[in-house]
Amino acid sequence: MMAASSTHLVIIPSYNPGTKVYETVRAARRYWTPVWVVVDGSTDGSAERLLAMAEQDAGLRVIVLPRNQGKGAAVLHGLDQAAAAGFSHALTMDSDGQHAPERIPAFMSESTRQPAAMILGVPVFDASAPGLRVKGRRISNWWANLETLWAGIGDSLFGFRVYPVEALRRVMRAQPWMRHFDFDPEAVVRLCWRGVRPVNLPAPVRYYSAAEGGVSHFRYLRDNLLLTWMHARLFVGFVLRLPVLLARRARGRF
Ligand SMILES: Nc1nc2c(ncn2[C@@H]2O[C@H](COP(=O)(O)OP(=O)(O)OP(=O)(O)O)[C@@H](O)[C@H]2O)c(=O)[nH]1
Ligand SMILES: [Mg+2]
Repeated sequence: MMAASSTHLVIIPSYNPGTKVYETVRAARRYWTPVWVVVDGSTDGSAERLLAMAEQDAGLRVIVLPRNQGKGAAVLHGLDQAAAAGFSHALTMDSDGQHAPERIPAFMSESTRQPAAMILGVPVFDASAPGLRVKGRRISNWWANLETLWAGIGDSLFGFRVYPVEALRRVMRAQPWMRHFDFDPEAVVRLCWRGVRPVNLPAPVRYYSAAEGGVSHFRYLRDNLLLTWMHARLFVGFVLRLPVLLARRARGRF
């Protein structure tokens, strides 16, 4: 039995995730204690099954939100409870089987070595990755790097990360966005602005076909509009902060 961490936990936001969620959560539990799943108003019966799993497993906690609120909102809910329970760092990962639970220990050790940093997963795609999604992220990555003056964000969109809990809660409380798909990229950019340095570690991604139990809630038009609007407001924030960012750079900080 692995000892439960009192500083670092895994938070898995989950919205109608498909059948992969159970093995994902079980695998996360093999690699870490504690693991919290935030069920974001799912209507597929997964809340009940996950709650039943948690009854048999003291290292697993399942928080059920009655209504769907969006990925960012679900993560924030988990972060608030994590802060109240005294955790300083949270690793976020998706519930749909796309992220690799076997990378959890390496990410957690890196975060323990560098507690002031955020540990960002850089996706390592295999042949299952749709070309459109692989190429599409270059646009978001380019903007995120500009907005942070190339502070070193390896990937702006990938949700497999370790965040310092307090810094992220402060960023999210300060403005009403970041509650949906705009959560991951806006979080890295705004944390960079606050002086949280990015550290990049590779992590594999798998895209499952529907027949294999793969589920995606990404809507091409809706979510690309959301990301465009997000980078528009980040760009304004960037221009306003440019003097501060340049001064910091001149002092030899990232
Ligand atoms: N889309 C979406 N995801 C949510 C929501 N709440 C929680 N999540 C979780 O956030 C994670 C990412 O959602 P996905 O729809 O897989 O998004 P993605 O991985 O960026 O997109 P794909 O690469 O197409 O799978 C999953 O674990 C979801 O279950 C929500 O309201 N909408
Ligand atoms: Mg996904």
